[in-house]
Amino acid sequence: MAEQENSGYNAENIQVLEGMEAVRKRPAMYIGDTGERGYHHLVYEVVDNSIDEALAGYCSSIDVVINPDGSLTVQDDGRGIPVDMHPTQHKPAIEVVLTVLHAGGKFDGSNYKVSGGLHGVGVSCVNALSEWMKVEVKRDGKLHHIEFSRGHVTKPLEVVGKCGDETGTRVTFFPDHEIFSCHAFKWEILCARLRELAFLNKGVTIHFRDDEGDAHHEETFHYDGGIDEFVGYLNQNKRPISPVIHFEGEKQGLTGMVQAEVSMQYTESYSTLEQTYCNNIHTIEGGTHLSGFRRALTATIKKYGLDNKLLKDKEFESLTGDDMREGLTVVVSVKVPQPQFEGQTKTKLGNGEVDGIVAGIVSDKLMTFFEENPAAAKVVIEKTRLAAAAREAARAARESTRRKGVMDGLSLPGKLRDCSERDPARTELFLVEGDSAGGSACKGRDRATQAILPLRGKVLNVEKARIDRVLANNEIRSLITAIGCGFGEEWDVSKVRYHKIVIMTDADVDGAHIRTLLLTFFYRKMPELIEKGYVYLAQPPLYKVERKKKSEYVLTDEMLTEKLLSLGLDDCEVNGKDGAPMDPERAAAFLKLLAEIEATAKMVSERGFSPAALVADDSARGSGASMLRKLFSSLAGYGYAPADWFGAGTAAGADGPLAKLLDEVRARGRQGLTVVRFKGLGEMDAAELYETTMNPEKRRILRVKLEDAVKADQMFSLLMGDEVEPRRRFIEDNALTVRNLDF
Ligand code: 0RA
Repeated sequence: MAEQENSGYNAENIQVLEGMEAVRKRPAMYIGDTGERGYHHLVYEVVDNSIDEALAGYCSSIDVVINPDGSLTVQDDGRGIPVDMHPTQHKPAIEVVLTVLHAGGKFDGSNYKVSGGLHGVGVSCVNALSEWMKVEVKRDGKLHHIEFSRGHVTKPLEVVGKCGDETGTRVTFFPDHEIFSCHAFKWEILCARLRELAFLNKGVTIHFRDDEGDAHHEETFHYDGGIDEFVGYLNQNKRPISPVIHFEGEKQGLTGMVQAEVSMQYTESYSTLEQTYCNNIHTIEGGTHLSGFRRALTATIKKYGLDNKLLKDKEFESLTGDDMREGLTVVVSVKVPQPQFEGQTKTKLGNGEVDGIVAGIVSDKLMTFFEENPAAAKVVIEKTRLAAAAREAARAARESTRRKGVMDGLSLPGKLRDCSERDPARTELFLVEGDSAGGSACKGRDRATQAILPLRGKVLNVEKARIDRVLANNEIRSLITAIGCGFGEEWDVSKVRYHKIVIMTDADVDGAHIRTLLLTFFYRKMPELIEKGYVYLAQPPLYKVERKKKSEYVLTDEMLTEKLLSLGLDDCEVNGKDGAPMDPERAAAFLKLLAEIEATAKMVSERGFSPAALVADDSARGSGASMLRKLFSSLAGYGYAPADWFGAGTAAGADGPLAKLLDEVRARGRQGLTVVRFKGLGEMDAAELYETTMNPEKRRILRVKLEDAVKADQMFSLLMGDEVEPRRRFIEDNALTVRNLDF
């Protein structure tokens, strides 16, 4: 770190030092964690300052760029961070904002800060946790510049140019890799959050670009319709049965003005999606804004239904809030001057008065909406009635089975081969497709800790069935009893019987389908299992490779090719375009590229296109064309043209010198090897299945994570729901990126 010019430490300097050191010593206390989440949280902290400027009416456009060196820039056209001398700290205000904890707010205290990241720690924390940070401010006609390293000034504030009447702030930072275990910004993660921020703050334009690597993504988010457009976006794969209904208002709360905004729409779906926010923070655990909304919704539907004789008294008695929310998508966004966040992850809004404020806004205006749109009201109430009836039927069925002792865990499903260990933290449940694989799994397993539940036939698609049908399905009943947590109103995650629930299906299309059906079930009906990290996917190998009586298992096609190429390269050299032998690493990378070209070209031609023609045609669009173009531009880096791969014959197969080279190396790799492809789990004997897929010492299993709830809801609606057209489009757009398809 550079010496500071001023060597005499005063009280303020010590405050800065202690503040910055405190953040660096316990980063997790300030930003949650030092993994992927915390790394991206840095960006949100900086962007939140720009959003604040936008909320205050001074900023309309925010640019976010992932730079080629891995740093990130946030630029806005707000007022610019003040650069004049701070009245008490005897240094430029900008230095105070960036080095003193909680100094991000406005000094005069006139306008409260409602934004602020989840931890609301401000941009000074980002500075403390950055290897370097550079800030440029356009203000008062001048361009100002200041630099920091790990929270300390390395280049004091100076004027470096003019800016006319432009204003704004530009912050560039490189997170300290000594502190974080995550070392790169992910496009998808930032995209989801920036899109969300644009929905929540209507009219703001957020422009996002990725200049790192070859990716070059770019997207602009701007929604004049705000959260109404958000609801439309959330429902894009569902069939709406009402228009988007919008309510907003503001009311004096205990600590200042509370603003509330609600957008909702009913769809044909059987699931509910409630996205709630306070000061732009996603309140995953809900809170008083959500409870206020739910209370008002329930009361209003009941009152309207009774007043208009759409509900009989008896039906009225039994309706629950859940029934009235079936198929509902709602976004609730409130701005609260001094929010209290509670709950395990501090994402539950605690301010009591918000409940009443939201309820008040919703009940008045929802009643008006129903009165003005009786047809829509009728559809909603009919759906509510059907949901209640299905729930009642399911409860009756559950009670009758409970009398027979099926659902309470006393009597486990007959097909379950349970383990002897009783501590759930040590046990695993394998959900296995088919009886024959189930048999092998039973024979091979570790009886102490591994239980097997064979599943016969297809699991019900819960996306398209109401609760009564879900609970009538035998496979699903077995699952519920084996897992032990109950279902619906009686759900209790603490009763889970296994901390690892492993989906083990064949590596073919049917297996993928069953896996998706099971994941749909867990995501929609037992999401807490996924949140707690109890759900896993087994990774059975695709191949067995035998060499000199020694056998080895290979998980994927890519790994098999890699293996053959590496064996093949063991005893030969590859010459480059210039005729000189390549060094082994470069040769390996080169052949890997050729293998990728081969696989992609194969998929393209299987779908009726000519890969050579696509490459030759600059105007060709679609994922196939763009993947091939990217691969051939890498090939150009080695000095080769597409013709070196395709050869003379273009339409059918490639026969250029590079295609022959790939074949030759692979053939050498194959010498002395036997490669067996497993079609299904059933083809492995018990010992093989255990060794490759179940043995905790050797297997690889994937934990199912829920990274982005919005995306997950959309994907399950898309893949498993009723709307055919968006699904067809999705499959068409993504067909080329799907590997391991086996028909
Ligand atoms: C303190 C006071 C004022 C603005 C800001 C900070 C400010 C911070 C950031 C961080 C990124 N972009 C920003 N834009 C503004 C108020 C300035 C005034 O009163 O003129």
